Amino acid sequence: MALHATSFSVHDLVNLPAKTAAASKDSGLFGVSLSDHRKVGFSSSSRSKMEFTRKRVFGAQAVATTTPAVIRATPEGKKTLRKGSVIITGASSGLGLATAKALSETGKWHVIMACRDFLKAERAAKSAGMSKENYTVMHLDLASLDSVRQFVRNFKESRRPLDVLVCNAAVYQPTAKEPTFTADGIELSVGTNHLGHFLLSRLLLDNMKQSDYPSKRLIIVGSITGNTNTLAGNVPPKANLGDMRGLAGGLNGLNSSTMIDGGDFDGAKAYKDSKVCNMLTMQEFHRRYHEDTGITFASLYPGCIATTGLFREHIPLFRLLFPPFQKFITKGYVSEEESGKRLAQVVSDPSLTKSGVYWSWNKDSASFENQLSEEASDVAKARRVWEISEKLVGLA
Ligand code: NDP
Ligand code: PMR
Repeated sequence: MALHATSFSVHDLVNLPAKTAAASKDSGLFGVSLSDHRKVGFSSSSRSKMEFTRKRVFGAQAVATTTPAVIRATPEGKKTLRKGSVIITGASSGLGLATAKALSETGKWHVIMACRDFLKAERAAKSAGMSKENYTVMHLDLASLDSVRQFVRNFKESRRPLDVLVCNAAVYQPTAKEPTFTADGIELSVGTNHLGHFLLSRLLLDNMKQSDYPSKRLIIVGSITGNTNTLAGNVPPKANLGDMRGLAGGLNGLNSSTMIDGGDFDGAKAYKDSKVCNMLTMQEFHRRYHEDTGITFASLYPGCIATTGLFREHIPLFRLLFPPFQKFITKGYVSEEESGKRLAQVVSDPSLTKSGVYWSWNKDSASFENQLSEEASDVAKARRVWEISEKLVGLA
């Protein structure tokens, strides 16, 4: 059963007018307000109306937004760099939203907020004070491979350049007794956090290759809790991919385990395993593509952002005590704002262009190249995760 499997039609149709609104403010065609979205019905007749609108919208947009050259001349003849174009998954809250805000405030980036809940994302952008011309919300449900493919099609049709892709979205189910599944019948945490992003990154790689931006980057958010070379990574249950028999079996709970290592379902471990996959995937991308494409592949641990929605499924007592525990005991706490600045640095700081790096920050908030655990830097495991994942998402 799909937990977050939304039908493409509802979300995608809702997405269309505003997806283009920020892109083409001046056209007058796309200035659809939130209240207008709510009024849209989804009967078959309104659906076909919307589909008609969609064709017109894309047609107009294609004319308006052909890929611009990276350097533009102002009317006074001064040369400026065009705005960077960055996709951030899960930008409707927490780290993703804080990063979107930080980047949009520079005026140098257009942020594509790739989110499963369109209205939540729009509201979040508004309440963060992001100005319309600096962002576009597009629908993406990483718990559905069809939705990932549809997102990629929509993005390609928009003809925007892609300079940076940030794989940030995640789910964490520490209290789940039973597994839940993506639309494709894959255990939800690994399906969303790793496989959805794996397919997305693979399908968008060509767009990044084509970018003329000075620094192209693919960033996959990792975590300390997937690294068993740290105290935090040794809090049970520990991440461990084992021989990956469960992953190879498709994590479907029918003829295979729902856990990568083939063990019994454990939501907290599934999340940590998914983060190991994220960090391994970043390095495998680096080995396969960095030299030929010049794309920077990076991962990071942004600090413990103890107040985000990631812990929404945890017990209330945990949610109450976790922030002070991290603030005063481990001292690993960072605010959402600070974490957003850190990830924004990995997106755009000219000094963070080294590829294959797992970034962390010290007590003075200075970035440094961190060491991954033995498992999270295992070359053979990275290759195997890549090869199995390719099969599971239909690329091999
Ligand atoms: P949040 O829950 O605030 O953000 C997660 C985002 O992912 C939300 O926007 C959520 O959407 C989105 N999301 C979840 N499922 C899907 C899906 N199926 N399709 C599309 N989007 C989805 O948590 P954080 O900001 O804390 O987490 C962001 C990243 O930071 C994660 O990768 C996490 O692993 C990492 N991280 C977090 C740490 C922390 O201490 N919080 C520490 C280390 C790493 P919606 O708003 O609709 O729920
Ligand atoms: Mg941790 C320096 C010590 C440190 C740090 C930086 C973290 C970060 N944690 C640390 C220590 C401890 N934690 C210790 C000693 C304990 C036992 C009391 C502890 C417990 C704990 C729990 C139960 N910690 C947790 C949980 C969670 O449910 C969180 C989790 O694992 O989410 C996957 C979590 C976290 N601790 C962190 C960070 C960053 C998290 C959550 C975020 C993540 O990895 O995405």
